Amino acid sequence: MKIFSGIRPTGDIHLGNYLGAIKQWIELQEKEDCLFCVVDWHAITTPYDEKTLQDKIFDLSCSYLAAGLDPKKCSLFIQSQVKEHSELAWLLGTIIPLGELKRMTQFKDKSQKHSEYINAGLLNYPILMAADILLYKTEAVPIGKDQVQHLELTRNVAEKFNKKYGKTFIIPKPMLPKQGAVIMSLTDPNKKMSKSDDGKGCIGLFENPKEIEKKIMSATTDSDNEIRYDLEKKSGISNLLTIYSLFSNQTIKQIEKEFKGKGYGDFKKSLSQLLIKKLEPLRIKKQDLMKNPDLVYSILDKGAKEARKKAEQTMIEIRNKMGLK
Ligand code: ATP
Ligand code: LTN
Repeated sequence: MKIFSGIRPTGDIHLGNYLGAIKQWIELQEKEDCLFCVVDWHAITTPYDEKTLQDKIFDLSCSYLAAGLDPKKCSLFIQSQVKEHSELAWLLGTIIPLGELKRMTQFKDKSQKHSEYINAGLLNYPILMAADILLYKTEAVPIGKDQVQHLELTRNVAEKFNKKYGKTFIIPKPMLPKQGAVIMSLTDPNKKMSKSDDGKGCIGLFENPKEIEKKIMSATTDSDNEIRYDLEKKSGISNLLTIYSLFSNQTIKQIEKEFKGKGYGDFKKSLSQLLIKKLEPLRIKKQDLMKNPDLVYSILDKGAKEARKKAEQTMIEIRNKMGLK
C-alpha cells in the first residue's frame, strides 16, 4: 500500500504529533511503501522567520529519524526539493471550488489567529496538501484527527479529476490511530496540543526530564481526585490516561485499576517517570543526529531522488490527460 504523510517545520514536535501521526508511520514503514515529508511550503503560510527556516527543516528531519523512521524502510524528503508538488497544486487549483477552501476549519482558525497575515497561500494550503498526496497515487494517509477535513477535500478533488479527465488517482483513505488521534493541551484540555502554542500545555518529544516533570505535575485536572476516564466530565485526567496508556501499552482499564484509591499526585509522578524513561533514548539519538548534518542531508537527498522519480512519472500522465505538454 502506498502511504504519504508530512509535518510542517514550524517548531518542536510534541506528544500529539508523535501519538497522532509519527507512531503510525513507524509501524507502517515495516510493511508498506512509505514516503514521509517535511512540508516546508506549508510552513510559510503562517508567519515565520526566513533566517531560521532551514534550521527548523533540519531539526524536524532529525526528529523524524530520532523518533524511529528508518531511511532503509521509507523515503524521507523535503517538499520543496520536489518541484512537482507545486505544479500539481496549481493544476488541482483549477478544479477545486473556492467555497470548499473557505469552509476549511484550519483556514478559519489560522486566519483568525494571524489576522495580520491572511495570504492566499493559507487559503490554498489544502490544494498543496492534496497535491502532496495525489502526486504519489497514495492509498492511505496516517494523520491526526485535525487533518481529516483536509483529506476529505483531497478525496473530492481526486474524484473530480478522475471524472473530468479519466481515472488517474486512487481515492486516498485517512488512517487514524485507534487511540491518540487528538492529544489535548495539558493546560486547556478542550484545545488540541499544538506546536504553535507551546509552553506549559505542550510536551516536546525531546524535552528534558525536568521540564517533562514540571509540565505533567502542573497539568490541569478536576477537583475530585479520582483517576477515571470520562472524556466529557474529566477531560484533563482522561487526556493524561490516554498518554499513559499509549506509552505503557496498558489499557486504560488496567491503569485505572492500578491507581484505584491513589491521588492525582501519584498518578502524575508515575506518568512523568514513564515519559522520561521512554523518551530518553529518542532525545539522545536526536542529539547525535544534530551533530551529523552530512548524514542527515544525504538521507534527505536520497529521499528526494526517490520521490522525484515517482512524481515525474505521475506528472507526465497528468499533463497528458489535461491537454498540456
Ligand atoms: P501547528 O501548531 O504549526 O499547526 P501542529 O502541532 O498542529 O502544528 P501539524 O504539523 O499541523 O502540528 O501536524 C502534524 C501531524 O500531527 C498531523 O498529522 C496532525 O494531525 C498530527 N497532530 C497535530 N497535533 C495533534 C494532536 N494534538 N493530537 C494528535 N495528533 C496531532
Ligand atoms: N496539513 C498537515 C501537514 C501536511 C500533510 C500533507 C499531512 C501537509 N501535506 C500530506 C499528510 C499528507 C498538517 O499536519 N498540518
